[in-house]
Amino acid sequence: MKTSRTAVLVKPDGLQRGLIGEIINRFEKKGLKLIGLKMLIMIDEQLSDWYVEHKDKSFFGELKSFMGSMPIVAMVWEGIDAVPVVRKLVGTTLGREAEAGSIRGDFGMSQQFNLIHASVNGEEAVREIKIIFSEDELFNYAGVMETVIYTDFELNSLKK
Ligand code: 3AN
Repeated sequence: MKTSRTAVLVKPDGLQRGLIGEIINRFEKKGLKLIGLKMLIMIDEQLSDWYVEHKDKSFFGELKSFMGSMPIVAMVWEGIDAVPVVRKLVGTTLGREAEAGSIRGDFGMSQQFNLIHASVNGEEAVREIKIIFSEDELFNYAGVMETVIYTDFELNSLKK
């Protein structure tokens, strides 16, 4: 068991669809801890870094201009296995095929307009968080509900 941090973006379509509250609500109810939150318009340099794995894809330019076209909401969530937990809550990339019950499965129909981004693995999360947040914009606080969300054993593993 390992605690991890993961980066989430509510993308322009998620903002326009009025899903920011719904998305935050789902992560909060799951038991994840919000440790960073910011509304911003990502600049080209940030987007090129963020989507570096897609730089040779045909949709790279379109993806960047869409993502930079209006504000997004960036968040950092923390918890045991936060990266895979959040990916599961988000659902697979294509909204039409995403599992019912997931965010994309419940609210999306598209591949590009898939509402939300979530880090794929721990290394990506560290890299992505640094693109948007400085360390002093991330908060380390005691979650009073943690003792009912996790057992003592699990909480002790969080401290390691
Ligand atoms: P995920 O967001 O599930 O990790 P990726 O990493 O394959 O999916 O894609 C990153 C983003 O690129 C997606 N969220 C989507 O907005 C966009 N994208 C992926 N595939 C396509 C495509 N074929 N055409 C346009 N945009 C795409």
